Amino acid sequence: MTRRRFAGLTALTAAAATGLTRIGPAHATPYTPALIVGTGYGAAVTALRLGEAGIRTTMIEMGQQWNTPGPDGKVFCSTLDPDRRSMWFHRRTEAPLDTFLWLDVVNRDLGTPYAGVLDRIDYPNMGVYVGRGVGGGSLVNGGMAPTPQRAYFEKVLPQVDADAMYRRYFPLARRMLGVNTIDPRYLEKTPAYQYARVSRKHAHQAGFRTAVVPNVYSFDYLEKEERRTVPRSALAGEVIYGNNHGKQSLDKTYLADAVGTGNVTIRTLTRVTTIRRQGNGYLVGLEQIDTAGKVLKRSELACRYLFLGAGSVGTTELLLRARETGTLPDLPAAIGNGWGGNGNVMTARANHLWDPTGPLQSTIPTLAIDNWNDPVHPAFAEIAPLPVGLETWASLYLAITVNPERGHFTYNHSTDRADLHWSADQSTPSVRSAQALFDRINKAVGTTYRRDLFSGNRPFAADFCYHPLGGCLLGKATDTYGRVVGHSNLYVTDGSLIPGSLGVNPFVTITALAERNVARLLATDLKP
Ligand code: FAE
Repeated sequence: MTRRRFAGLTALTAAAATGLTRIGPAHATPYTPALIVGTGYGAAVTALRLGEAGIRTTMIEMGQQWNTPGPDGKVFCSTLDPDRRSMWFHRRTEAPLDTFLWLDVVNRDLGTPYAGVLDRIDYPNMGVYVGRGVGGGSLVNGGMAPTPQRAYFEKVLPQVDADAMYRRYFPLARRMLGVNTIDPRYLEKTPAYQYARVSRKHAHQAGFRTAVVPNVYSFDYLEKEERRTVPRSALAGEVIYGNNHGKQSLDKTYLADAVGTGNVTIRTLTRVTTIRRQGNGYLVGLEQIDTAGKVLKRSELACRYLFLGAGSVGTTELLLRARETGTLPDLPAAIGNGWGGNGNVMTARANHLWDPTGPLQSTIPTLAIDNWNDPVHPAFAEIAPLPVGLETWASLYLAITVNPERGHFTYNHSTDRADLHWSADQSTPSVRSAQALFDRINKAVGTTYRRDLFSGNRPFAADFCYHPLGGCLLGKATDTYGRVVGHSNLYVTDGSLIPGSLGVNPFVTITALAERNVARLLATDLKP
């Protein structure tokens, strides 16, 4: 561990222990040279590189810093026993599965709403899952860290020099994020991945290829969990409401390094509400809340450089609000366009009695069915766990498909929010691709779909996504490096730059793209 990362981790731990909502150096003036909205992937990369360049930077995060244990001694709750820490101001958990054996046993009432770690933003026909807290989506995601196929990346982002990405920025992102791969011997023998091996066998029986998917969860740690020499996390049903151990989330990597530069301050439980021009910089409206959601303080912070890293929905909403309420009326018309959920579809198959998937299932997926080169129905289907602690005979999948449909956001004056326009029909291409794949497996193996998991007996759920992308597209709402068109010193640095589809899980790409963009901006635009 570098001295800088150690200093950053110490500052993050100390802030949480004393209940502070400010991590890093405090500044007396209501001015910061650089302000970054959010602490997810794009934001974290930007903060580190600005901090290293000696630019004083303030990050504003609406969620909490997650490293103070609750009454049970744990920071996060598990998927099997969720409590108020699970969801961001929801009265009930909203896990992707609605029921199990048609029983209402998956979700749970939470009582008083609380600033929990996972949010689901519900629009008509589409629920968007996002992480809330220091580290954004890295706190709640499955850690899967694949790099997209180069040909597809070039198709999706033709303005980006793929050579530079594949030679320099993807390797840099993987190294910084702590990406590792499961030991093949462990994969073959552990009961925790029996579910993955069963799904792999069935995929091969149907003539499909499978791939091992790298992850930011430490597989060394996982092996120790199995031997019970360390506390269990992936083997204790922890993932979408946070992992207490094992995962290299951003607060342990980029953000620790960023704070360790001594130039980066993170303010938590603070939401950016408005953006307006001031001189050659921006004035940003802030709302500080407590964990019950009560507004404690409203204030403004001026900056010279403003980076938006609030995620596909968050960044798009901030810019749409600024344009439609007239604080930045000349923002480009393209803002709000080009949204997609990376073709996400969830489905499950019912296995034969002689094909059990095992009661102990690692929450960290490590295999995928790779049918991406199918000319008609491309799909990359991660083999997902169903970690309920007992035998289910179910194989669960989150498929990433090609879906040419795009949604768009508009600003709603009465709610002050962005509305996503996505019709149920727009999910049909995703379902078709997933169905083509799993029909073939079911036919080869003699199995059927599970219909007990999603409401209405549906075998496929394409009405929610884990991978929101787009809304402020690179090369349309911004130039090819994330500079917002017509607005000097205003930048976008997150998943909203990517037009709706990537073909694989997105955070490695979001990270690598942010590295590429900030390297250019530091060379051309930014001064300490
Ligand atoms: P993101 O990480 O969403 O961070 C945005 C941050 O901004 C959040 O912390 C927000 O709280 C904060 N924010 C938003 N609005 C405001 C505001 N107005 N003021 C202050 N703060 C604000 O952005 N991806 C993979 O590659 N592999 C996986 O295995 C994977 N699994 C997933 C599982 C789940 C359950 C979920 C929800 C997502 C998963 N993802 C996965 C997606 C991945 O986490 C997501 O693409 C990235 O987190 C997006 O990164 P951004 O930098 O765009």
